[in-house]
Amino acid sequence: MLYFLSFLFFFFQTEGKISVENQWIRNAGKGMNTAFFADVKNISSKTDTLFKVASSLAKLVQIHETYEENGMMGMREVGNLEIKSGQTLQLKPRSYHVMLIGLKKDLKEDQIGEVTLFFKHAGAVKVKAKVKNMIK
Ligand SMILES: [Cu+2]
Repeated sequence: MLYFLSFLFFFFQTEGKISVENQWIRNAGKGMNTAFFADVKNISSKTDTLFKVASSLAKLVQIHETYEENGMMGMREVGNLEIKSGQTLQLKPRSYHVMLIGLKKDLKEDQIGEVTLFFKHAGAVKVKAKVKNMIK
């Protein structure tokens, strides 16, 4: 019985959990666009879906992907991003990212900005990220 209970506890503990690491926001000035990057790992036992993003830093916040078409690079909004159990979604330059459109104020190096990621199972995950200069 005790074994069963501890198993249940473990199960609920790990249910719908997301771990976010290496998060950062590219520095940019007021009115400009920039992006939030991170390694988003699904540490739960089932597939989860990132379906919405929010932040008070910008007028509009969207989940974006970068694509190439006829040698031209572009970005577009994507709806849902599935992350399977144990897998990591990499939000990184020239790939998936959280687009911050129309910054409400300057984001300078070493400032901290907050972005909220919404998952179907894990719910709202608030992430504090340091502002960095994009070197490469
Ligand atoms: Cu974008």
